Amino acid sequence: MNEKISGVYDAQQIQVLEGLDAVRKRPSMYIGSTGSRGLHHLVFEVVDNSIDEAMAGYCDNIRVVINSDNSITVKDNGRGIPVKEHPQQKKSALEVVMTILHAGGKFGGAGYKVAGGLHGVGLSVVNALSAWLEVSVSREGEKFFQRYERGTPVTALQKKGKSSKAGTVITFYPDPEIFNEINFDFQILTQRLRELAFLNKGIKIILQDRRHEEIKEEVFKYDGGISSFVSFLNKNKEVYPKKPIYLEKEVNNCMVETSLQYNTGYNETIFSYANNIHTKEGGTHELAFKSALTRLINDHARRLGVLKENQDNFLGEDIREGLTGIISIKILNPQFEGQTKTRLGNSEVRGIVESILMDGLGAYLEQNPPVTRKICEKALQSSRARDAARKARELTRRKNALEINNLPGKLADCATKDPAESELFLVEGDSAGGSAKQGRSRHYQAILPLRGKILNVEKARLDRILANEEIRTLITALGTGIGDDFNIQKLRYHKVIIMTDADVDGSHIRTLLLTFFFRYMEPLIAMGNIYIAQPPLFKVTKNKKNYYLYREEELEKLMSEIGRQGTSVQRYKGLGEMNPEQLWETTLNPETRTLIKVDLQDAIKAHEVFNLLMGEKVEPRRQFIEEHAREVRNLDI
Ligand code: 0RA
Repeated sequence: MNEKISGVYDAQQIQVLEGLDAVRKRPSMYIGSTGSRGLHHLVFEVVDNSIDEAMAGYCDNIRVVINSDNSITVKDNGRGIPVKEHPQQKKSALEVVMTILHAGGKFGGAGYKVAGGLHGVGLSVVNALSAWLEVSVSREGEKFFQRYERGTPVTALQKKGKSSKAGTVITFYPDPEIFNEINFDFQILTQRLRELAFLNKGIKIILQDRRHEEIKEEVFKYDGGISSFVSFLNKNKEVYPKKPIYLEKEVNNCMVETSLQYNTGYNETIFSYANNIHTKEGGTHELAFKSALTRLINDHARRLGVLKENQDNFLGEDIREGLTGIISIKILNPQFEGQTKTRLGNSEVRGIVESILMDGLGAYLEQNPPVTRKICEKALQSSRARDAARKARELTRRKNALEINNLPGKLADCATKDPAESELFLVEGDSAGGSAKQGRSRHYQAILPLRGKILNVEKARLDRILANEEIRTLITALGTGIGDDFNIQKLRYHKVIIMTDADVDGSHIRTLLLTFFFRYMEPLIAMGNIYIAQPPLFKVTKNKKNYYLYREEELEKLMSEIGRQGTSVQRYKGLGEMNPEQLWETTLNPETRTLIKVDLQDAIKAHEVFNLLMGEKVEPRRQFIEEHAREVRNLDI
């Protein structure tokens, strides 16, 4: 009998071990990747627990520190992780939280967490993937401490004296056996922590970087919550109403918060969240937001006579031109669906959100007639432009049909018809275009020279964009169509490579192209089809040997290696200065070139950068460019 019991106990122990072993064996199943994304995910996992404590109403201060040894500390002033013995597991609740993989884990992302319910989910994953982790809990007047290595406790739970406060401090060092590189990015942490501070109003989140002599610190605390978020997204824009509209209401355990404001631009920016998770694929809450807005504005447009009896209702997209909106809900059992598990599926949410908006936004619109009229008139303009764009598109479509197989004359196409091996180079200027045409590998490399500046799509509606020659050529060459017609399956080149000079003009053209892709062909960026070529900055010649250098710093280094005697240095001012062979060797040849893949790290960041770079206001743009001019290599947007 005794034996049997101990047998059962052993089996349980083994299972526990297997639990964390599974995480170490297949880390990507739990955190997505073992690259930069996964690494940062560890931090967010820990922070999420503090945020849960904050949402439960027990915590209003969270501090995240990148320590000088690259470990991370997350400290909160919540109740502290419980330390009492867990009746079944025969160990402290803290150790259970740290060492037992919770049912189901969190496969494929933030999935199954329940706000206020499953406290501590994910901490065991962080623990399993950390070379070491130390946790310190202050609770009930005492302070406790425990250390783990690769998921296993290496000390008992120790008492460390008295404490008058409550809270949890977790410090961990990601395991170099698991992660390719342990290098935290202040920007990536900033983005998410700021977003969390917007989504949880009043909570103070501090981010500190102690890796350098000069300590960097950011404090995020927004008493306006998501209305501060809207103002942030609309920064530097002309807006109406002056203060974002803001609603907040709880119905049937569903907390709904929404805020919106228009700007005079043409983009629609809606971010939706469920339990602080960005629902990129939308879902019932976002649908409800959109349909309530569409109904309300159409009703008002009729009443105000902006829409005449013989006119059709506005489409949702007309009403959302220039709109910046956030819808954030918090519910007990969120169902995440879709390819990336970022679409909210809960059907009950739709009615709740829709009725809160119909009431709240309805009242606002009634009480603010000038704003309502302005929104209706903007929708009218947008619907007219949409008609014009449709006609323009039909025209391009018909033209394409006539010119079947007749690609733009400027395009030097490749021989292969297999998109998977095809590359399209978008080259600044005719002269570089000419060299590229001669230097390329004709079989799989196509060249499209771009003359001068392309249109700034941030300042124009689709009808004008489609009237632009350079852009039409680009669309035809890519083969995908645009807007409603966009179809990534028709992409004719799986690598689309932007190749511009390493000067101010070049960087402007590159930004214009990226803006166009981001606003009108976002899947190309999301799927990793867009690249940036890296032409060399210098050619150094010594004893008939050529060295191509891509970064300023490399020059000094090389000079000290090969000596200055009899060495000639050529600084390339533009692609046009290279002959076809040189261009092939340095920038086109897959064996020797460097390409930077453009990555959509964060839609909010991208939105912010493009607003800044392409928007109306000049001064913030100048500032941004000055601040970032020296870090051109990091082109994540
Ligand atoms: C389980 C239960 C309780 C709090 C927590 C976990 C908790 C976990 C973390 C992780 C980081 N900070 C945290 N703060 C709290 C509630 C305990 C109670 O009822 O007092």
